[in-house]
Amino acid sequence: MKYLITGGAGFIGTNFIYYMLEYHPEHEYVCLDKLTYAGNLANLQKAMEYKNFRFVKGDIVDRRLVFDLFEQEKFDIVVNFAAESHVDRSIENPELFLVTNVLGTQVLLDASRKFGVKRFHQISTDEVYGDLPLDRPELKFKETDNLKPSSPYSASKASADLLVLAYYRTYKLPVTISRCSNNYGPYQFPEKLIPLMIINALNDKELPVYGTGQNVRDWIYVTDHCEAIDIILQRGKEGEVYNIGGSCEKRNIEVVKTILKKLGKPDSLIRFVKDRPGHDLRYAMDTSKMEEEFGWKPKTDFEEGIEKTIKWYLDNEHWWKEIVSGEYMKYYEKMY
Ligand code: NAD
Ligand code: TDX
Repeated sequence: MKYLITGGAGFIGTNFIYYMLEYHPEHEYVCLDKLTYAGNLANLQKAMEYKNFRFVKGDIVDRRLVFDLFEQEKFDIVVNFAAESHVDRSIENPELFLVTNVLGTQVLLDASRKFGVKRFHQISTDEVYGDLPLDRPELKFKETDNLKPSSPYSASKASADLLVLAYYRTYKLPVTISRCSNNYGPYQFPEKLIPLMIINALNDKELPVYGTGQNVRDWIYVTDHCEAIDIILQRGKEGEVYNIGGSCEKRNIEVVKTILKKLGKPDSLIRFVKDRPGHDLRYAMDTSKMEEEFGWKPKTDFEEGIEKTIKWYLDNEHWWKEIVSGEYMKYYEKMY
């Protein structure tokens, strides 16, 4: 089988490529990535040593390039990770999010339809459901809930999900969608909460916590997400949506304090800053469909996952130092 993995030079895509090369060496993999600020070819250096892996630089919005690639490669499976993924950037500049996340998905759907792929899998997010109140811990998002996105990012992801489902209903394109909670682990770009806090703490810089730090996220170690996607690709039913989550709800302040403690740094580095506009209060996934249909559950608890993640950032200083010293610094200085 030949896989197209879009956005594979980013955080989750990179982890997914290494997961598949390890557990499914019998398949062929092509990664298509535009290499935006979030895409890093260095992530895939080891993957390039595999004969069954190839990298193509390109934009999923570029219809000609995408159609030529599909014609040439005859993909069986498409897994679409490519997206603008950062909520704060979507608040600053929504347009790029609509172009990549919505129109880019449409181009991939059209190509998948024309060239008859066996499965189109869309990587989506818990954020499409909106948020939950902080004082109703019994509430969780279900696959059947209405979509009620809050930010331009989540609105663009929700739009893409609706398009994917429309292509299933109208054209019988064999699609699946997975909606996952907050990932953490190796290769995550330092604009996101966990790597940002690790790196700032290592540099004895202030840790900017939005609002009061009471917002709740449901954290999943990235490899557990990759495993769930693999299961859906093998056993998921066409036209279905699957929630994936870590069953690991934590307030942001708790996450930040855990990181400080593990690094032996003082809580006095925490600085409460202006809240994110429209900041979602709480995400929590009901993952009973994945558990009941496939017996899937996340394997990594937060303690283990955060230790592995911190270790990765300690061992890979060159990786993040290059990012932190470049173009990203201008964004950081504007934001904080
Ligand atoms: P990321 O920002 O680290 O990586 C995105 C990748 O997509 C980058 O390599 C980038 O170069 C590439 N890309 C962007 N625009 C492109 C375009 N027009 N054409 C081709 N490639 C393009 O993001 P991530 O955190 O790895 O997220 C991957 C996917 O998972 C996204 O679809 C995101 O919405 C979804 N998701 C992320 C999380 C999370 O916690 N990070 C949770 C749930 C779902
Ligand atoms: O500096 C910060 N301070 C802070 O308090 C940053 C960057 C974040 N936060 C808060 C905002 C959120 O409540 O931490 C929480 C996590 O923030 P992000 O890492 O930006 O993630 P989030 O907005 O929850 O979205 C993530 O999960 C769902 C991913 O970025 C999305 O791509 C995914 O769909």
